[in-house]
Amino acid sequence: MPDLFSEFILKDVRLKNRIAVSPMCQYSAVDGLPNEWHRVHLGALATGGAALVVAEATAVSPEGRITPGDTGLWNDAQAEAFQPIVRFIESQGAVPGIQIAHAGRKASANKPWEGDDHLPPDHPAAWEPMAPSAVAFGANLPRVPRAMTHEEIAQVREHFVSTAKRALGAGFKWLELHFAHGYLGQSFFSPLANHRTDEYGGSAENRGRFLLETLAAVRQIWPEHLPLTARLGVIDYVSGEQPLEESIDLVRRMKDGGLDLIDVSMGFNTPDVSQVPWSEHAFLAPIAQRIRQEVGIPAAASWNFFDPKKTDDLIRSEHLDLVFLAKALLSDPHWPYHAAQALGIDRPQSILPAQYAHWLKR
Ligand code: XEN
Repeated sequence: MPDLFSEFILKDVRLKNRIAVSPMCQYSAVDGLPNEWHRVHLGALATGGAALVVAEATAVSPEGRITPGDTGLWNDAQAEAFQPIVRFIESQGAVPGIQIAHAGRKASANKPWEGDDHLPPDHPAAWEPMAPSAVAFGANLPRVPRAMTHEEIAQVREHFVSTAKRALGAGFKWLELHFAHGYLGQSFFSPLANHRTDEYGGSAENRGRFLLETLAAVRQIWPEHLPLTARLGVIDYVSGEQPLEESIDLVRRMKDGGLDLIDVSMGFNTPDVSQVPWSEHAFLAPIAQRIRQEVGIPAAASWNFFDPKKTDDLIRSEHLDLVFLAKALLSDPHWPYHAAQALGIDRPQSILPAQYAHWLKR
């Protein structure tokens, strides 16, 4: 029976335990270049003992950034700047992963600590967001995006491909397509955001087309021996969203298209999050388990994993293959060490690098 500290093998990649660092935007890049902040942030999380460290939503083009501070991988200088980060993560026995993204109608925004709203359209750093339909997200993100032409859809798909190539060149071993949180991929799938009447809108098959085409194009160049994964927002907890069965069926089609693992998350296609069960521990785990069983694909989930025992139970009961932690790791980068202590693992200090372990050996 697996537990939180069992290894996990996917394709040719071996994770030393079941704890993954969720991609977490830092909004601290200039011109898309990762810098010392990203090196220390991701490095500390690797040192903390997580098996998989996934770098933040990294834009496939300048227009695909959420804010001007997002990292990007649309040029070689950015790929080069990621290399020392990748090397350090690997030096800690962790696997370097990256999430690649296009922000869609949520693009051209201020950093969360500078307003978290759309930049005014006449701001010198602003650009015009694009999306499946000319429908605004609303609330803090009121800009009406441009509805994408077929040519733009094909262009963005190719941007995902060129970004995946650069990620590979930079040394990343695990790729996650960002199809969640109301960004571009997700908004194609959601009837809340996609009102198109062509082959990219309407039926579930049509709404899934952009995601499946992007996956297929990336699979062509991302090596078969390395995991290609996606974070999909499977539920929004609002009326008017797609039925969960449609999300599950999309995962089935993604598996057929070469997806190796599904990272289950939320849609965030509407500002109304009042029905999200925020207070429940790991509230997406039952949905992830259902997808894992019905589709027969390795599954992970994120959101509200704090408690080591409950998290370990979810791996033991095979609800999940992996857990993606975000806030728990930001508030305690040594969460894996503390979880090992709480679970009574022999020599929990073995989770830590030698430089720290010898201090804590008794
Ligand atoms: C839509 C909000 C969900 C949480 N966030 C996710 C982000 C960045 C902002 C916060 C992401 O997926 N890049």
